[in-house]
Amino acid sequence: SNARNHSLIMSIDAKEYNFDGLVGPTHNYAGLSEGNIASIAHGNLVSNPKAAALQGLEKMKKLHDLGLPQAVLPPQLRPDLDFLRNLGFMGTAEQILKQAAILVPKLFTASYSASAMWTANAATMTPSYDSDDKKLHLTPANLANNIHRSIEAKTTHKVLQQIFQDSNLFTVHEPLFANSMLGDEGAANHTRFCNDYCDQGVALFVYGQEYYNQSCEKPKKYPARQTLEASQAVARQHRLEESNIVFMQQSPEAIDQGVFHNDVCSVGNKNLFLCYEYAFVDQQNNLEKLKKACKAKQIDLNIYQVSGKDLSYPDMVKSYLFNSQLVTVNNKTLLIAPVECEQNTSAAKILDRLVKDKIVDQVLFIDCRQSMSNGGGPACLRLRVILNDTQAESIKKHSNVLFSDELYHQLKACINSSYRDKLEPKDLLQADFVEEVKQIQLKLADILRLDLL
Ligand code: SUG
Repeated sequence: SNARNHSLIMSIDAKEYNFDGLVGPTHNYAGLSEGNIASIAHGNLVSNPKAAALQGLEKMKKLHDLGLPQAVLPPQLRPDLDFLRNLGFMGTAEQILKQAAILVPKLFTASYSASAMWTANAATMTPSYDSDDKKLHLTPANLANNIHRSIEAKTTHKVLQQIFQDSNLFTVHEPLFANSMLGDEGAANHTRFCNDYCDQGVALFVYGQEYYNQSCEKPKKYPARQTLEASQAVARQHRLEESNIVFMQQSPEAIDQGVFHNDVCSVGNKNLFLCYEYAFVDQQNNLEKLKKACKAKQIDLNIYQVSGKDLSYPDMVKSYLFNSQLVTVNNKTLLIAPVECEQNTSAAKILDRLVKDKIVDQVLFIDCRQSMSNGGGPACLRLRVILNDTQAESIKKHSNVLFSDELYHQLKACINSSYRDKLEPKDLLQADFVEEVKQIQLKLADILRLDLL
C-alpha cells in the first residue's frame, strides 16, 4: 500500500507537455516527400528560415501563455556531412556538397533538410501510467520511408537520451530497424485516450499497411509509411497491456489523396476523438472497437466524425483541419488550428459547428505557413509527452528544454540575430553557410544545455 500511495502522489500532477521542434536555420523547400502534396508543390521555392522559426516559437509562446506545459526539441545540424561521407563523398565540406549536388541532387538536398522540426514524427511516447514497468517509454521513429527523414533517427535518439536521462523514470529505446517493412513515423500515427492524464489510457495505433499481409488493401499511388508490424513492435517495447491497445488501418484512399500521416485526418485528446468520415478502413466497426476498449477503462469516448459531404479530401489536405492541436485549459477544450482553416470555406464552417455543438469551447488560429508549405501543421510540430512533477524535475536537471519566458526571449534573440530570412536552393552550396549554421547550432546547444554536434 506504500507503493500505491507513492504512485498516487506522483500521479496527481501529471500534465501533457507539447515538445515542439525548433525550426532549424536550413529550413528549405526541396520537394522531398512523395505523397505529401505541399512538399512536392513547393519544391525549389525560396524559404524563410527566420520566419519559419519565429512562427514556431510564437506558437509555443501562445500555448505557454495559455498555461499549457510547453517544451522545445532542438533542430539537427545540417547539412549532415557524415551522411554524405558515408555515401562516398570526400574532401572539404565545400567539395563534398558540390560533388553530391552534381551527382545525386536528391541526396544533397536530403542532407540539408530541416525536417526534424516535425516532432510528431520524432518518437512515439507512452506515459508511465500505461506501461507495465511504470516508466515513460520513448521510441524514436526510424522514418524509414524517406531518406531525408531517416537520417534524423540517430540524432533524435541521442537527444532524447540526454533529455530523458534518468533510467529510473524513462526508457528511450533504439529506433526500429530502418526498413520499409518496419516503417515507423512516430506519434503522428498514435493517439492516447484517457480521462485524466494520470489515469490509464487506451493507445490507438494507426497504420498504413500490414506489410506481410497480401490481402490487406494498400494505397495505389503513394507510400503507406507506417506498417502494422512496426506499430506492434513499438507497443511491445512500451510494455502496453493487450487491453490498452487498438490498431486501426488508415484508409488507403486517404493516403492516395495526400493523407500521408494519420494526424492529417484525425485528432484526439482525453475522451474526444475528431476524425474524417473516410479516415479508416472499416471505419464504423473499428470505431466501435475503440469505444469498447475505452469503456473497459471507464473512458466514455466521444467520437465526432466530419462528413465527406462537408469536407472534400482536397479541402481536408489543404486546410489541415485535423492537424490542429486539441488541448484542455481549465476544463475547456481548445482547438489550435492552422490559419489556412479560416480561409477554407468548408473547414471554417466545420469549425463554427464544432463550437456551436459544444464539441470544443474555442478555436484559436496559428500562422505556421512556412511549415505548412512543406506539409507540416500545428500538430506536426509537436510531440506530446505526459509528465508528472518528478519527471519534469529530472528533465530540468539534465537540460533547459522546458519552456519559460526567459527561454522564449533567448531563442527569439538567437533567431533574430542569426537566422537568414531568405534561403534559395543555390545558397546551400556555399561553404560559409555551412559554418554559419554550425555556429547557430552551438548557440542553441548552449541555450538548451544539450550536446548538439
Ligand atoms: O515527412 N515534410 C514532412 C512533413 C511532416 C508532417 N508531419 C506530420 N504530419 N506529423 C514529411 O513529409 C518535406 C521536406 C521537403 O520537401 O523539403 C517534409 O519532409
